[in-house]
Amino acid sequence: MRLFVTGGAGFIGSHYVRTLLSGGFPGYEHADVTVLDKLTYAGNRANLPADHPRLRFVAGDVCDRALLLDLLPGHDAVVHFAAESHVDRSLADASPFVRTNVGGTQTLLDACVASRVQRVVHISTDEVYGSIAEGAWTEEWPLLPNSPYAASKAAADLVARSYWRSHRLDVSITRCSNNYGPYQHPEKLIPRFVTRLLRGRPVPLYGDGGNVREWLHVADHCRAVHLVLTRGRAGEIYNVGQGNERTNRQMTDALVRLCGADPGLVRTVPDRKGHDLRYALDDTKIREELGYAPAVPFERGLAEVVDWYRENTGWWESARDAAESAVRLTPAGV
Ligand code: NAD
Ligand code: TDX
Repeated sequence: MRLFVTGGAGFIGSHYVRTLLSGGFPGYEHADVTVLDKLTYAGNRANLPADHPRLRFVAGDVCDRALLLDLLPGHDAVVHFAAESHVDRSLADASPFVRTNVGGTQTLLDACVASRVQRVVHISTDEVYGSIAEGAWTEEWPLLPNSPYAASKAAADLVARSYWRSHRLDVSITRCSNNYGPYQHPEKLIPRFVTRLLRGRPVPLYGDGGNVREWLHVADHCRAVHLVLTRGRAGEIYNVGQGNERTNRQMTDALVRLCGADPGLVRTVPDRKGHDLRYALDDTKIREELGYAPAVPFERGLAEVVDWYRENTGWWESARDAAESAVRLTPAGV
């Protein structure tokens, strides 16, 4: 078995690859994996083992068709995580989002058809549905993305579906809620707040803090991705969640407590443009059809993740420096 993983040096992709290489997916203990990652500000080679007999790491771009045609032949399946993933960056400059998320997905799928790859899982997000005031989205819900990031992911989903319908490529799509876990880049909410609170620095809470997100541990997301890879049906979409809804204010209060920080460090700042109010997924389909059941209880998972950031300062200090020198995302005065 040979797997090809794009974006495998990022937060979720690297968790998937580390789990695979450590024998965490039964039946895949001997699988070889090729990781293709451009190593943008969000990608870190150190998120993966430096040297592993079953890992081949290639620094490269999913938009590079010639490279893909060179690398893909002989692989049994592709798991496509690579993306520009941060909503705030897409508000500052949407171009890399459209290029990588739409163009990169199309180029990858085209190369899969040409290379006769048997199976593809395209990793998408709940954000493609937009914002929902009450209830929860099923997979049939219309796509109404609000940010350039979400729009680029929705476009990629439609491209993926078209490769199934037109070329009969065996591709499934996953749409997951917000992930938390170790190795998440420190510009996203949880790692940004934890790494700042641990240093006694203020944290920027957007708007009134009333926006709601549904949180899932990255290990549960990766288990779901692997279930879909092995048992999901072609052309189908699978929502992945756990139902852990929290307002950003509730999440912030929990992080302040877990970090043992001063609550006065929380600063409300002007809201994100077009800020989605609430995300909530109905994931009955993957639970009933594939037997998905998340395993990490939210309170325990969050406490362990805060401990991980507390114990791995070297990891996030270098990631933070690289990102902050590239673009200023923290509001002035915070
Ligand atoms: P991330 O930003 O941490 O990692 C993305 C990785 O893709 C990085 O390693 C980066 O170097 C790489 N990459 C970017 N552009 C590339 C290109 N042109 N060619 C090759 N590699 C490239 O993102 P993440 O949080 O790990 O998200 C992974 C996937 O999961 C994304 O598709 C994202 O949309 C989706 N997703 C994320 C979440 C979440 O909460 N983080 C939730 C649902 C879905
Ligand atoms: O400094 C902050 N202050 C703040 O209040 C940051 C970074 C975020 N927020 C708010 C905005 C959101 O309501 O916290 C919430 C979470 O923000 P992000 O971590 O940026 O995540 P979000 O915009 O919800 O998108 C995430 O989940 C879906 C991932 O980044 C996406 O890649 C994924 O598709």
